Amino acid sequence: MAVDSAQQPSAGATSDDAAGRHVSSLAADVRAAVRDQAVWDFHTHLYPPTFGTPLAGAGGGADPQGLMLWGVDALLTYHYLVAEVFRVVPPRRLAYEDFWRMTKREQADHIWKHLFIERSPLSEACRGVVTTLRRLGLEPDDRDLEGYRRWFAEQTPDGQIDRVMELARVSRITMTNAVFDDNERRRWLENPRVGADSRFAGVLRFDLLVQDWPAASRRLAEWGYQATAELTTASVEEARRFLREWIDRIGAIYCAVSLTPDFRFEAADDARPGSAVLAKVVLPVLAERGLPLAMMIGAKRQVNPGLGDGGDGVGLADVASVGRLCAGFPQNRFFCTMLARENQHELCIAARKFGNLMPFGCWWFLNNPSLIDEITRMRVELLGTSFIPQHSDARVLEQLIYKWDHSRELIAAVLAEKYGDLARAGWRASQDEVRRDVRLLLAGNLAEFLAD
Ligand code: FIX
Ligand code: ZN
Repeated sequence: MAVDSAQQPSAGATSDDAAGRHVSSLAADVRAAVRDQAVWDFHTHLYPPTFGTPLAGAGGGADPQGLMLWGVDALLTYHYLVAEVFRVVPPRRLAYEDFWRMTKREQADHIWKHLFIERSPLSEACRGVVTTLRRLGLEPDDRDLEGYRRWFAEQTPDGQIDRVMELARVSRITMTNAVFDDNERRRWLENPRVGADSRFAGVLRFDLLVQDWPAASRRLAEWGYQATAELTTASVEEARRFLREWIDRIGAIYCAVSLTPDFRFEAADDARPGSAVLAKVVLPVLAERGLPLAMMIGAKRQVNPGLGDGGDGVGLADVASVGRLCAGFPQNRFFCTMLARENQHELCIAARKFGNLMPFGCWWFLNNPSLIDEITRMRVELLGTSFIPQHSDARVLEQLIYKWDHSRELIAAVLAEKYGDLARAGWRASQDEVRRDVRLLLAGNLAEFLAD
């Protein structure tokens, strides 16, 4: 077929020169496309103000147990930074209990002093605070914690959500609604409209159900379901009823579970309680409702409980079990993220085998530039555009800003390189094609997988 003359190299120029010019303008197109594309954040621990907030801001009325975390003290006391501060002020100098007895403000002062003032904030979580302050229009170089506090105190929680979503270009925030968390559960029961904020989407999270069925069955029994430690037919029916009711209450767009590295699934008749709950309760209900299950696999819970949420570790998980779930339940759809770097390649290969498996995000200890670069590169090479490159896992509202800024830059760099390689191979992606692909990666794949 004849080549359009506009696409041909000019007289004297080689096609390599033309490809080179294309590649440099392409890199700018890719960066612009990734910068501009609104993202649907697949997994966060964020909430709207209806769930209460410990920081009232200009709105008044703080709720100390509130679930919506925002503001500079919350940013500084993020559990990633708690773990880091105990490296430089170890428990032999400040006991864990003494740290936890401090007010949030005192904890933030301690972290600011030791991780930002007495040494440079080089770690990814520290740099995140710096990026966030700067993008909010504050001046991190002033090192003026009191000034930042004054600025946050003048904001309202609701207005801050809009501002942060705009700065981070996040179009939707997916919550993690933990049904076995008494604080959260009470809020859903007291106010059926607590989650009715169109900026947020609900997700039913039920780790205990799969990780420890006997304990979960006791909670279900307390709540009026006829569930017993043995997974009898009656118990299965009641557990299904429980799931259906909570999926409806939350308006869940998917369900989610975190699984430890030792999680194994053999077959639908696997007698292990976790496998049996998945096979008999969770997957049938999700198939019936047309909802996917998100599996987050590899966190070793509470390796050091003194650190609170920062005390979890990582272990190598079993990707073959994920494959067996995908093969054994073709009518179900699975999102999956794994915490160990060493599991990433095998997870990509599993995704090549199973169209009902959608890998997502660079989770937690993988949410660092060098690893995001490596994992994103590998996923593009093995899966093209058919994955969800990142989620924020933000626990504090303003973290959306840095998590997405940092990730967008890395994703854009990998894509620019890959489109460049493609151009040199003889396929020049147009601006529209680049934007289409970026839309898939940052929002479309999620929307389509949910809608399937
Ligand atoms: O299980 C999870 O959803 C984890 O992401 C969190 O519990 C973890 O503490 C976290 O915040 C990681 O980023
Ligand atoms: Zn999370």
